[in-house]
Amino acid sequence: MVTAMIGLGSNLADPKLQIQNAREAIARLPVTEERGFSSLYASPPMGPQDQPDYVNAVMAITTELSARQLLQALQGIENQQGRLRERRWGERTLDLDILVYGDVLIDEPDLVVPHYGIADRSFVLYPLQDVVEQGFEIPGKGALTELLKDCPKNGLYELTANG
Ligand code: ROI
Repeated sequence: MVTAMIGLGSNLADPKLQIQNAREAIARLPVTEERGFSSLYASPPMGPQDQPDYVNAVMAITTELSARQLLQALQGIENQQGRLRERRWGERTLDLDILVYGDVLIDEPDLVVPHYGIADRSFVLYPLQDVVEQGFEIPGKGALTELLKDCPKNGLYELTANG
């Protein structure tokens, strides 16, 4: 059994609902359990600026799926939720990324774990902090608290229950 962190992002078609539906679908995956879920955050787009702000969150799970099985399962959920993705670094209905998979390092053409952008994306690091224990280290990247010191929020803010 492995503890994994999943990054969730959406900026189309009711992003908060997309994230909520994805959370439920991930929790229903075989041999997988939800262990934590961050606050929801709003963040300005990284990439082309002529697109809506994103809603981002991080989910902690334990799973007996392999990293590759988990990747396939997440891609299945993206597709079920009608994933639209028109241009590189452009708007999308749902993006699910394996951020961390235990202490495993994977470097394959279609699967890089920990996620290559993890260390300098505020919309990943701040929600990740909500779901991990004190002293958490991102394999190959260092202590989360250290990474956060070098990561300005860049307009990221926590969404409250009513907005
Ligand atoms: N920008 C933000 N703020 N949040 C995301 O989840 C996100 N996802 C992406 C790109 C297009 C890089 N920009 C993003 O894939």
